[in-house]
Amino acid sequence: MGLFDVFKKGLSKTRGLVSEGLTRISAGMGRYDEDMLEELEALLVQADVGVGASLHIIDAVRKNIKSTGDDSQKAVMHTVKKEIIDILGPKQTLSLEDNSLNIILMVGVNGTGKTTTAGKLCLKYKSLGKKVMLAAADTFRAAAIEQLEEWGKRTNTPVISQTVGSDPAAVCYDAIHAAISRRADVLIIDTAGRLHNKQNLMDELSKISRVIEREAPSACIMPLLIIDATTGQNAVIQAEVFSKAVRLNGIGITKLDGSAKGGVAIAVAYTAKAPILLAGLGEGVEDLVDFDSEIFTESLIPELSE
Ligand SMILES: Nc1nc2c(ncn2[C@@H]2O[C@H](COP(=O)(O)OP(=O)(O)OP(=O)(O)O)[C@@H](O)[C@H]2O)c(=O)[nH]1
Ligand SMILES: [Mg+2]
Repeated sequence: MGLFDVFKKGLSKTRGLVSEGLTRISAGMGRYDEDMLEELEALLVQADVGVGASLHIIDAVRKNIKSTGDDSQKAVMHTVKKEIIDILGPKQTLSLEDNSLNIILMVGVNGTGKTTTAGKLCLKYKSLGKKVMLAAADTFRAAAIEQLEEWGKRTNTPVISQTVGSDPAAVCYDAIHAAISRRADVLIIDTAGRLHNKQNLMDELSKISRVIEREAPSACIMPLLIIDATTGQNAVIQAEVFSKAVRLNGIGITKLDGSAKGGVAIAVAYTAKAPILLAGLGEGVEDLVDFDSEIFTESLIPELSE
């Protein structure tokens, strides 16, 4: 399956919502007046694009109609797509540095898909011939360590872990030194899910991050925030708070397939300083892909005849 098909299939719920809405709004008229623009704005908000980004997009549409006089559905959609692509920014990927240890630190609130994404990335880098190691720095639950060890077995990757309840920063310390001495290319560190409004948990994350920077000063350190698209606008707040605790390299949005809230990627991109690097469009290993602004947008906004 090509990348466009992966996005299109994964975003089918949001696409369905948008498609239905557009049909309802235009209802055969094909020309946009002010009432229809307001309905279009409401539709974007409903698809979880967020109020700020939706206003920004509709303002651009309004300006375009004023300057060109073209109020056709085609012209309106063209501007909507262009603005969304602009907000999402140019394609950026989670890229590894050659001849260096690359440390990917998975962070995020509970259940967003950190461990699964760690496993999928591990599989991807292994298949590219990289020497990968995993670190189980989610020491809160035995099941979390087991879940990562399962990925280790599945991908034939060493997993550095300690007992439940041990200091996650100590696991990172061990893992970094093991990765350095074994000359690993990639170390993927899984951390526990933490609520962004629990200050002690966010402080713990800052500590983990400091230990990594201290112990691996020459490594390429990439903290990756994993957010769950089904949480809607809360993801925007998560991105803001986590970026204060760690210097985020990028964001991965998972479960874009799970609801009609796929537009949240736009809301996050509109406010977050870190770029969206990964998209989780399903539970399968092949459903984790590099985020692509243009393909995302084309998959979200159906063609007029659909
Ligand atoms: N539909 C769908 N499910 C996903 C996706 N990514 C992850 N999941 C599922 O989300 C669930 C939670 O994933 P985990 O990887 O355990 O999440 P986590 O962030 O490690 O959770 P905690 O460690 O408890 O904070 C699992 O059932 C995954 O299969 C995705 O892109 N789409
Ligand atoms: Mg986990």
